[in-house]
Amino acid sequence: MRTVRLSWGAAGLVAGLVGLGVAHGTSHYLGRRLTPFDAIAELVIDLTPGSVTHFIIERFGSADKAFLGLMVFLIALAFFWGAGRLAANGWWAPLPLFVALGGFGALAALTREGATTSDALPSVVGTVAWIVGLSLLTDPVDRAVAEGTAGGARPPEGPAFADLDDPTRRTVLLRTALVVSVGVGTAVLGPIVGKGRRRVEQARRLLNLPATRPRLPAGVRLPGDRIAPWMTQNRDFYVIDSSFQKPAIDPARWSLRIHGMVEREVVLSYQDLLDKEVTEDWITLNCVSNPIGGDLIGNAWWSGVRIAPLLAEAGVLPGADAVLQTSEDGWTCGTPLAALTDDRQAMIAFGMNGEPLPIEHGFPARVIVPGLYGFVSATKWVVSLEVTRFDRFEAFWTQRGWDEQAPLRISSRVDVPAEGDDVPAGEVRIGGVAWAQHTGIRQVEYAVDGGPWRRADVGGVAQHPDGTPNRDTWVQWSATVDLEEGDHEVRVRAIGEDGTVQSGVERDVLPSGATGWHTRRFSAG
Ligand SMILES: Nc1nc2c(c(=O)[nH]1)N[C@H]1C(S)=C(S)[C@@H](COP(=O)(O)O)O[C@H]1N2
Ligand SMILES: [Mo]
Repeated sequence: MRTVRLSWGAAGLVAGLVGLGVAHGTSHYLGRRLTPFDAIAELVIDLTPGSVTHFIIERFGSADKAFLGLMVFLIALAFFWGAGRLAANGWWAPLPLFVALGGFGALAALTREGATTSDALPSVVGTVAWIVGLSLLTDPVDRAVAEGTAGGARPPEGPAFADLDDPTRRTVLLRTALVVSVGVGTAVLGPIVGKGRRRVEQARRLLNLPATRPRLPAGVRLPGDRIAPWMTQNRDFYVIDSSFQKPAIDPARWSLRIHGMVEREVVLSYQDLLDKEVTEDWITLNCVSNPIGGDLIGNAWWSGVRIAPLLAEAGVLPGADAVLQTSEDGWTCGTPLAALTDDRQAMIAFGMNGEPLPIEHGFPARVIVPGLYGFVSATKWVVSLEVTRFDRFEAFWTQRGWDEQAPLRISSRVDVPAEGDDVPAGEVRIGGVAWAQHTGIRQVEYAVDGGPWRRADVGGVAQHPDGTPNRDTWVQWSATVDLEEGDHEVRVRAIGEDGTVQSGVERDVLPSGATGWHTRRFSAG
């Protein structure tokens, strides 16, 4: 029979998880955006070099945060286990680990944007719960050893369960149950009674916005399934940002400040924003980190207020060429002033596909600028627009090795057939999407098995509110090809309204967006 041991390491894990649960519950109760765990993860994001981030985004896409969370969690588990093992020498022995992890959590929380001293509280409370939990679990065994009822000395891996006398065993089990209930209870109750994200979700659901429901424009959809839908549903829209926990902002507390090189500062409350003239349009947003063939792109119906008149109200001073945008969580980006003042539909958006912006996508308000990558334009949870000059600041991603101004690259993707698909030989329908926002797509071409480029059918374009053609969205493309049995490949390239032909040179997403032709390999039989 295997000996069941009261392992110090396992006791350490239980106590550590309880500490984590208590820290989690406390920060939710206090309505903090970040638990100590989240704060550590975000600090890691801040300190990670751009090349590593880009590798992770390329590998994991919108699941990058899950990957990071798992890494931080595994490291925390190692600390918990280690503390348990050290506790074999006395409750004080793991002190350096308590201080290191608890202190790191507090420090991470304190260095986040807009942090106050109370942000350290969840780490402190969690660490105390960890220490108390661990000594509660190990102390009965300590005493049993001292009283000689645990069958000899205190073994480093923990005493065998069978060697303990009944009262000690009972105490251990009872205490485990108690400690675990406190951890789980706090973790579950904190968010319920607290004033964090749940409240904001409620406020969001109750909003009645001056936004209309999207109506799919005629002709934008080509026949044939499995091409990405022309309109991307909110739940399918990619999520990319540097925040480990999304800011949950009560609209009643939100305001946007337009300042810097302006004649007069403008401050808008959420209600002020809704009271302005509303504009709505279809705009495709994509990420500079989108690899060739990737899905960090989506097309939505945005409702908001145009930025140009807001800047005019503030009165931009001569010499300015940029707007430095800042989000509630301290992310920044630099946008060319001209893209916000020309006649495009650059807006402070409050609605996405006819609904209040989802929290993930920037509730209560974000910026959307047609024709620019997200990292230089599309600030979620936006709170400040500072009119300035590019030579006076360096924004978040530029500090991490990306270009200061990365003009959007024309690109295209094959959606059908899927990579490695088996399709019946004969007539095969192929298709996908192509984009060159604010320039427009003139033509899409495909080549089968390295043959000549041929023209594909291209879906219709939407119209702006004023009736002019909308070049700010992607288009669908498709074609029917005749294929013999065997292996095949199809590739695609787009040609812009300005005559630019999508480059076949394969270039990485860093520092200014990927280039190359997307190719799909499949077989017909
Ligand atoms: N506050 C904030 N806004 C942000 C970012 C961010 O990290 N923080 N990332 C930007 C980037 S790189 C992109 S591609 C878009 C993505 O917007 P989405 O998540 O709504 O698709 O948001 C932009 N806005
Ligand atoms: Mo991005």
